[in-house]
Amino acid sequence: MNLAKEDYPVSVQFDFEKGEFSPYQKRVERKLSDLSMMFQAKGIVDKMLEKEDPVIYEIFYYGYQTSISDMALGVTRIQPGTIGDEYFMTKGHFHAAHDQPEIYFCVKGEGYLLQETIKGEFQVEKWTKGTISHIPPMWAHRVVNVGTGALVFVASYHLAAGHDYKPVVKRGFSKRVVAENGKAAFIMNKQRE
Ligand code: PAN
Ligand code: ZN
Repeated sequence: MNLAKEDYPVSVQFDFEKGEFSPYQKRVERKLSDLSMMFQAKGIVDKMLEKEDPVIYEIFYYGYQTSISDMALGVTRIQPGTIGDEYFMTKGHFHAAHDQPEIYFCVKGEGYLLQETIKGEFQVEKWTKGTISHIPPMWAHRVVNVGTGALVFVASYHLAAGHDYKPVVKRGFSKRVVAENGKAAFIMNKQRE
């Protein structure tokens, strides 16, 4: 087989201090207005949005599409903070293709990886710098930053996986992660009552 331009090896350089790599193909910002429906305290979200629309997290992205394969590298950097008492988090999603897993590697900060099946089986992984998690197919996944600094993780998955946000927008995850006396606590998500 003759090699096409996209069939050649590519490397990028990760900066552990900043929590980003370069060069990247795309940087996506998720602001509070993009996530307003995910937090419990809708009133607080609306009040904040009258004044400002902060970036909650960013995704640095590189898609490796060759003649015969597809692989994506994504680095997500979640800022520290809360909306009311609920910690900043990713939107969360299922993969649109039901046979597609993913690897997440926490390289900075501390938090939790929430995973849940469509039937409501729920699992939490405690994350510190260095935790690597395998997300099996069929599990929705969300990352919550409970630390005082940024939480950064590296993701590797197939472009073919796709993203399905609809079930998570509709019903969230079965538990929410909130600050209670300065510590992370899990509470039931009222959307599920
Ligand atoms: C990740 C996520 C990324 C942002 O690359 O897409 O962390 O989270 P949301 O997509 O939920 O906003 C991934 O899981 N890709 O499949
Ligand atoms: Zn994913």
